[in-house]
Amino acid sequence: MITFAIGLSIVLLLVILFLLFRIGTLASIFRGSTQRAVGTTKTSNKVNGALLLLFLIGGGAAFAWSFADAWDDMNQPLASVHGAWTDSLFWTTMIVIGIVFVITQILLFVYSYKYQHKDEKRAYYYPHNNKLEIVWTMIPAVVMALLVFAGWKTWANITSAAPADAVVVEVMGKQFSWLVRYPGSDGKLGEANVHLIDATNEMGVDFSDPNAMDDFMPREIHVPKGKPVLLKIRSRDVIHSVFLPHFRVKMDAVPGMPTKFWFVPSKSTAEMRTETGNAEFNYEVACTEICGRGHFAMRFILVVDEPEEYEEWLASQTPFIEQNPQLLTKFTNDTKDQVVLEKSTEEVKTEL
Ligand SMILES: [Cu+2]
Repeated sequence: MITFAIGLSIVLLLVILFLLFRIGTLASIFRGSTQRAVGTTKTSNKVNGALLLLFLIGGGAAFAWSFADAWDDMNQPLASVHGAWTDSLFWTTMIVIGIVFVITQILLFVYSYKYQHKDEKRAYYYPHNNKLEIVWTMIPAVVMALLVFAGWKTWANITSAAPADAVVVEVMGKQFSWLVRYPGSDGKLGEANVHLIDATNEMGVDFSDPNAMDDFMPREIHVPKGKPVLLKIRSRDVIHSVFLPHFRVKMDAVPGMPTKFWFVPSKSTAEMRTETGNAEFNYEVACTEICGRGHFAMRFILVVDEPEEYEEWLASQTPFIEQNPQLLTKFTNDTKDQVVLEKSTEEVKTEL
């Protein structure tokens, strides 16, 4: 209500200012005096100059407020190794461009005010200066090159190939939830194909593949602390995006184009609960691509265990096919031959 009242007052103030101008202009036209018209221009210049200053102060305050307000959201506690590189890159860039932004905005509006039209003042004719041109081209070019180079180096580190011993987790986006699959004790994900998707077999796993027999699909993602984790990402309908804010992980899930991302979690869920003082704290996977009406509900819990706890959890999981043995009959009987495969899963894997 207060926000509305403030907004309304600002609008009314602007309307009044506009009407005052109108009255001034019309009055001078009435009097038919050129001298008066110049007088109005003077007032207009002054008011515009003052408004520019007002905009600088108001806009600056709003900028500072939005920054302070979003501070906690921008600074989620960090829980991955590469996240530290991402954060330092983000803040270095933010500080450099922030300083330049503030200085240039102050100069822009203060000078617009200071150098408004004055009868007694003549504009200074200053057509060209090579030195100045070189300086203000070189400085931004060098700074930008350094930022881009640092960013490129960090990106190359983050997106390098995952270590061979990485824990593999397949994450599949669908409207509107995440489906998750682990390769089971053989360490190999069974083949999958979108044509095999049905109400039970939501990820389209090919259960005629022996590697799929021990694959399991848990309700929560568990990963061990300090070990590399490779996410293999797919989507079965529209574009989604896997986002783990505390690990600084973000990768699109694109139908027909598997993607991946690997990271090393550095703090267990228990440690994070102590650090944040929140006994309910949980890492979460969120969808960060607006994918339809239920987008907001695409949340999945991720638990970082100590390595021993992780092994225990792993041992307690039951293969999907054991929970849904009726699927096996389907695969032995039949349909496999009727399914039209445009590309075998092997082909897609090699392309990756
Ligand atoms: Cu989504």
